[in-house]
Amino acid sequence: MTQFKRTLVTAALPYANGPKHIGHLAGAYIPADIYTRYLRSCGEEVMYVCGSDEHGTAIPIQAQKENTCAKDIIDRYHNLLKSNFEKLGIAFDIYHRTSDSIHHETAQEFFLKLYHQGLFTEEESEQYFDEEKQTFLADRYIKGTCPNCGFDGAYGDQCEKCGKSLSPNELINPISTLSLKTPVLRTTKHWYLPLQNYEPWLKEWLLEGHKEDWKPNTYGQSKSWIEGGLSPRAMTRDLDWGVKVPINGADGKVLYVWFDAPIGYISATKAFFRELESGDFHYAYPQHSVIKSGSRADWTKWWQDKETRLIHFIGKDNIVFHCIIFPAMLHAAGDFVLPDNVPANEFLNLEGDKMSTSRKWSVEMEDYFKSFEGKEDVMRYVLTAIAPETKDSDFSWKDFQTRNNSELVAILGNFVNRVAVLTQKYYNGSVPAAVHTTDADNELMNEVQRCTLSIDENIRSFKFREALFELMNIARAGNKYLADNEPWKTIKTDEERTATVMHYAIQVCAQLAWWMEPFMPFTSAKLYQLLNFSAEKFERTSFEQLSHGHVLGEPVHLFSNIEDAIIEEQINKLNETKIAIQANKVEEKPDEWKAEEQKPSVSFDEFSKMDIRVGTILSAEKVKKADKLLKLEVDLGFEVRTVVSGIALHFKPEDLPGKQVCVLANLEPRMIKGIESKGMILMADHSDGSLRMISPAELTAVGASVK
Ligand code: B3M
Ligand code: ZN
Repeated sequence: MTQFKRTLVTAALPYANGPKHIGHLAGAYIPADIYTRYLRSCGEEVMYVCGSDEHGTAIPIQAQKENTCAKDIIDRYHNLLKSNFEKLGIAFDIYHRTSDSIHHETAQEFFLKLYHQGLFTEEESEQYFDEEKQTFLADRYIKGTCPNCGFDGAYGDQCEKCGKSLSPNELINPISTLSLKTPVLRTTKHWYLPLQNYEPWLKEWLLEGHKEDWKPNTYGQSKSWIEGGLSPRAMTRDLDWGVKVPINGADGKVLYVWFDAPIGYISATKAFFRELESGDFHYAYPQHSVIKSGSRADWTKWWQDKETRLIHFIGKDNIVFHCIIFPAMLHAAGDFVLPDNVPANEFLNLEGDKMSTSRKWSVEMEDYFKSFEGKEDVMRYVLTAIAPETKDSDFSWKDFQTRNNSELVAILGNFVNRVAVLTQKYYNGSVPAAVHTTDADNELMNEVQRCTLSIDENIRSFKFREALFELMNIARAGNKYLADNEPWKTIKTDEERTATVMHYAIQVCAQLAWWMEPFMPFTSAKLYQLLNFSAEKFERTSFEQLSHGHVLGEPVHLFSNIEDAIIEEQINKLNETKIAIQANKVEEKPDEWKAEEQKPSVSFDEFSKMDIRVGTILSAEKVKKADKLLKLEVDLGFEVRTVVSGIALHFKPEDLPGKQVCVLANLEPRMIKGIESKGMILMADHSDGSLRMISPAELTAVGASVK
């Protein structure tokens, strides 16, 4: 085991092509922030770097859509993202951007380093070229008729209508979206990184080396990529937006966005030290950083010294880039540290449906701040409490309200408030002395200690949900302590006992202030103020923080209830979106859609345990008090089955009878809303978030096995 001296934390660089939503926050930015804040509190040497990803076709395409230029798009969204993150208390050491010249230089140098070592292969291929605009066309710039469904607005990489992924030369009657002319095929040359050459190394470093410490989702996905066989990947593109390929004969070519973007982490680190040296802060946040002085050469310590632990926080769709391609690049360049861990999160859904900016099925940061001013910590809390750490999870407004009202207000806020108010009332705000310590007091101290040890351990192993739960357990223990010891009763009979109980209860508040900081920094600051205390004075090894005679500040409420009306407003907004989506009023552009990564292999034996049959739906009805569920009667030939299926938002019951479907027949029966469901209807997740039924292409005998 390497002993690490410092930790470099990164969070995926968001594309500066639009606003970001709570799914992005839950995926990377909040967990990385908790992790970094915690290590900072512990006095460790840590940096949190991030920035806007301003290259790739996503940017010029957004510009085209908004009728403006790429530069305008990145400026607008970079500023928006930066200010959104600030508002939410994401405490980066630096929030950089890949359009900065330091990044262009760094990425070009990196490319040249590999190029001069002969690590790229050059390959020629035919690609569509727009003769009028004199430019090669990225797949997204070509439209034509889908060979699969006949839709005439299919893109060069995908048909939006049927969801099929395409390559541009499959399109019938292709046209360039830039000139609306028919493009011609021309030969072009690109530089490829032969990933297959890195397979033996990846097997050793990743598959052997990180079997135990990486999360199963990250490890499993990487494993299936590697075992599925890697192939050369082009690291250059014909495009006029991006980092220019720095060699002769590469005019009009830029680096592939997934080549340059991760190098952005290195550039951001360089930019941080450049600003620290000059004292001229533009992208860096010296007020967040534990690194108070340094010179521009110091970035090498963070990237080239083996005592640096590099941690990438990302969403699951970025796993291959951070676990395979970027490490292969770093390894090829030599003398760079490799990621020690890549805690990737799964996806966060919204009210049961996949989140999507283009379909407007999301909660954007900006909108949240407008409707919930001063409640930034509530969102941080909820997104951590439901974080999709091991599987996809769901955000719902009702749950958000419940977690605020029944957890933050009723447990945490209520405990602190009772302690503050009673201390004012009985002691004029001055901390009373503990006189006789009883078993009950020791029990409280032990429980708080147990919780704090567990928070430490969980944060360090990237289990933020669990850590947050243990934080709330401190408040729960505090409430129980007050309820058991009833200082409001003993005040009349036993002054010493009352003073002792209040003394310890105040210590619990001080513990809460320190331990909640990584999760809810604004509330922690409020609590410090209420206690007239500060993080600098906190003694990690001691339960006692505020001694007899210390005078507290004014009691304030840490949280407030969220009323039904405000939640209903949000739900109504989403309902309107739903209606618009169904009426197809919202333009569908599954630009962000990517096929899911393959899951790890299964043996044929495992597969053949699944008994999949063709069935015909006989009837369908809504399940009462469950707006997502339909109850179906399905004829499987050998019997008629009741199946409860979560498809009510996608299919009208009256459209279903007579449809043939595939059913997983031997799935264990389950009780759903009081109905026994026997089997599961197979569905495909379409790119726009809707579901497609899997039906045999031709009428098939009911009960036929699907193999
Ligand atoms: N901008 C893609 C994404 O947001 C990309 C991440 C880059 S991390 C180096 O999913
Ligand atoms: Zn199609």
